[in-house]
Amino acid sequence: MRGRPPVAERPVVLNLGDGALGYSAVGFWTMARYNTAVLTIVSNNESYQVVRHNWYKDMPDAKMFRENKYPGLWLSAPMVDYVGLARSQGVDGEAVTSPKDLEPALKRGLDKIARENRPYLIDVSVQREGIGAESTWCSTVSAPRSGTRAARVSSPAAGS
Ligand SMILES: Cc1ncc(C[n+]2csc(CCOP(=O)(O)OP(=O)(O)O)c2C)c(N)n1
Ligand SMILES: [Mg+2]
Repeated sequence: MRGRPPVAERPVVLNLGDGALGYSAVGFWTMARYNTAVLTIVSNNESYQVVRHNWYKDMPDAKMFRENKYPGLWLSAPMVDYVGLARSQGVDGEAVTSPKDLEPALKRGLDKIARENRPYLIDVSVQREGIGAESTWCSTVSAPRSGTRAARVSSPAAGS
């Protein structure tokens, strides 16, 4: 084919949470490999927030709510560099941490996918809100002692 590459007729926007993005982290490679004009927007609250929410709906007396400790649900420390994750697979992107930067980033992203027929990522820092949202407690894992097979995980779910 000569001239300009094919261009998507309508922009495709993938809007998902940071947790959901993690389930399919290698998807950027597929987007890059096949020149898919997809703008990925990740709402990054460093949390599996819906899991806190749904557990609370069904089991408000659960230990994690009494103690405000949510094993495995805070997705930080270390914070994930989603722009780096995308870039490592051939997808450009940028992070937005201030509301004033969002609109220009969206314009850049839409422009990129429309003109170049390439994928792009915008990692948007969003506030954590909802049940237990402020809790950044996380379990600690200690190195296995010699002679033991598994690392020990301290979590409020274990024991009583
Ligand atoms: C592979 C896989 N594992 C687990 C789940 C269960 N699950 C559904 S949504 C979700 C958390 C989503 O978190 P995030 O995308 O960050 O959205 P938030 O609620 O924080 O906005 C989990 C663990 C799933 N759907 N698929
Ligand atoms: Mg999240």
